[in-house]
Amino acid sequence: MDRSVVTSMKVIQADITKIEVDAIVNAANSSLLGGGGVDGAIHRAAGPGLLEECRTLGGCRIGEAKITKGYNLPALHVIHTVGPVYSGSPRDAELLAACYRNSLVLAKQYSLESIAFPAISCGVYGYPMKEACEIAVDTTAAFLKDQGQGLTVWFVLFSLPDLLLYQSCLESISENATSTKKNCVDKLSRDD
Ligand code: AR6
Repeated sequence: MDRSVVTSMKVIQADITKIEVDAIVNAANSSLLGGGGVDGAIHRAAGPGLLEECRTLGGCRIGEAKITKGYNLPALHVIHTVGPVYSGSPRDAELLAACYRNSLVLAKQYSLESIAFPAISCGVYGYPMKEACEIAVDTTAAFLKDQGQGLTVWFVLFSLPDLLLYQSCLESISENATSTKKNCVDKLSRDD
């Protein structure tokens, strides 16, 4: 793995609504009209302007992403994406990867230099954190390798165990990342 890809991915334990980046990603639902979890926190912190702009977007399909301004947030933009409700089917992984990829594509389209992701689908939508972490890191690394020049990606985790899981995955990439996926899976299995 290219060293610059590794150094462009960072992990932090924090409330995503407090992060100063060009865009934070919202784990939204298809209506884009707000909800609980990180979605609720983002709408509360951004203020009513965010909901007003979201009303004009016509919703969002699972795996897709849409961008708005950040209003009262320290972040300049919010990228709204809709993760899959975990069902155990292989389609879940495809859709979750699409959330990360499409959010990153939007960030590049808008010439953003920093983007922060929460653990999409890992709350109410029930995605197992370990599997989701591997998909998030893998998909992001592949994107950064091909077209991520100048973009820094933050993974923002709420809890310490989640932070440690992501750190372990990122460390295994940086140790020897000839095969990102294999390294993540091996490392995470060893830690069971
Ligand atoms: N900062 C960072 N991470 C957070 C924050 C925060 N402020 N708040 C929660 N998390 P969830 P989902 C973590 O349920 O599973 C909403 O109602 C949380 O610990 O917010 O994609 C939407 O409207 C978890 O690890 O999103 C949808 O209906 C992760 O963010 C539905 O929930 C995602 O948890 C989406 O469910």
